[in-house]
Amino acid sequence: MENRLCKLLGIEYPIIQGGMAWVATAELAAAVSNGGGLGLIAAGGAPADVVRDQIRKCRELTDKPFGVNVMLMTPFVDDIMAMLLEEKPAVVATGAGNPGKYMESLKAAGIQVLPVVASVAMAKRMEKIGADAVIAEGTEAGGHIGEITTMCLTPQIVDAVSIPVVCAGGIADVRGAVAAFALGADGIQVGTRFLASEECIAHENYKQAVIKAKDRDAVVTGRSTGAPVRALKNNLTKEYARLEKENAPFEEIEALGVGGLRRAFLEGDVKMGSLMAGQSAAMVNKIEPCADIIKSYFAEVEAVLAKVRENMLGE
Ligand code: TUI
Repeated sequence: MENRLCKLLGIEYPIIQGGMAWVATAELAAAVSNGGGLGLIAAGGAPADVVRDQIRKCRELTDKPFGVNVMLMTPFVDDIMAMLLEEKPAVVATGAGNPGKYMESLKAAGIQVLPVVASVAMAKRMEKIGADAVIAEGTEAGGHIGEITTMCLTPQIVDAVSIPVVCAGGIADVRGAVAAFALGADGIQVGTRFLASEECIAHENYKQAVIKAKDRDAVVTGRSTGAPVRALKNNLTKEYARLEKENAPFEEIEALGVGGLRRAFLEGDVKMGSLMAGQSAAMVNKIEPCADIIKSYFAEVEAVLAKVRENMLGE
């Protein structure tokens, strides 16, 4: 397999692991890169020196390219970007904002920049300022999300830019992958299914919550505060929804979420932890090695295409 995204990133399969705060550690990123995809370490809300240690650890675990996902709303963003210019990972992906002011220095350091975008305007802006590819993330995704569905966002961004487009949000198996490529994408980004991998070091309770999730369990809170987040329904999301409905003060709502990911990832608190996950959680039914997950997205493409021909054309 050698499409233009694989060539750009030096990977075997056109699949990127999503940058999940806490969840996307050096262990997970290295496992994905060793399996032929592009692994990402999530900087999340961690300080720069912690992220630097993760990069160094990942280098010990793989000799394949990997990247770092920078959540732009973190207070450590400037420190993290300065550290990345020294460490020079192959790729920097960004989320939850506009990476414009860091673009020139990242490019000058020879780093590929892949911003996550949730709108056509943002995708165009990123192409204009020199992004190497964009990750078009639909509202089916987990964590902080935009409003447009993967199905509607991907073809519009594909039509609007000439750089490679990576499709993200709701891609749980080879059928979703084929759909993404049918919409014109050059690659896929997968988060939730890698959370349920053997190499992911999230608490077992968090992983089992993903395995058990059903179609309507990945709910959105935080629309009223302007930072919508998708996570598995539990006491935390219910309490959050109640405060939002009552128009509780912003600070009170925000305070509820503080430490939520830590409680989910480290403590396995499935009641009051923030179990961020995408809608695809309902389709994730077992814990597998990352290499097997990657292969499964590309293994039965011919069978899916034969089904497409049968269903669409009656052939
Ligand atoms: O960033 C993500 N997913 C995340 S970030 C995160 S940490 C967090 N926790 C609570 C509240 C907020 C953040 C957990 N999950 N995905 C990528 C993504 N980026 N989704 C949406 C966007 C996005 C949104 C607006 C990208 C650009 C953008 O531009 C706004 C602008 O500046 O015009």
